[in-house]
Amino acid sequence: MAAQLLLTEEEKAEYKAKFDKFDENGDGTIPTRMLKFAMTAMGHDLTEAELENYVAKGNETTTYSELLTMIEVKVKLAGVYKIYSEAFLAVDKDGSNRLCADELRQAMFTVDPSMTEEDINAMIEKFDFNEDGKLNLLEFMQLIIHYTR
Ligand SMILES: [Ca+2]
Ligand SMILES: [Ca+2]
Repeated sequence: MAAQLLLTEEEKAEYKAKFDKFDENGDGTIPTRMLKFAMTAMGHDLTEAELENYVAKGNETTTYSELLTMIEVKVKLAGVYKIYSEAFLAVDKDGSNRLCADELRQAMFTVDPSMTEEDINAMIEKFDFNEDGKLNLLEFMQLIIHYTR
């Protein structure tokens, strides 16, 4: 199943209803200090760092569309992360949470049969940032991002 990258109309309507509850004086904005509670009520986390960063940009109040944008970015990132981790699990045949050369070779062979062993080894070497000879999820994500853009 494809990961969700966009909000549905129903979800937006639900968020709007919740937003309105936090907008006590009905001026279309909520105080940013309420933002964390509003996000939690909508089922999304806002870290202290994210909140601080947002306030530091001079946002003392938050409109519904600003809040929606924030949630959409989160949903999108989570969706992208899900796609990568599913691909990673599919390649990691032995479930070791690391991709070895054999596993990558099998995966790459279906994508590009002309790839040689040297190509695969060079690929691992390039993205093996912690130098354990294998690729973990973060390293694998860098590899995919590199080859798909
Ligand atoms: Ca493995
Ligand atoms: Ca590694």
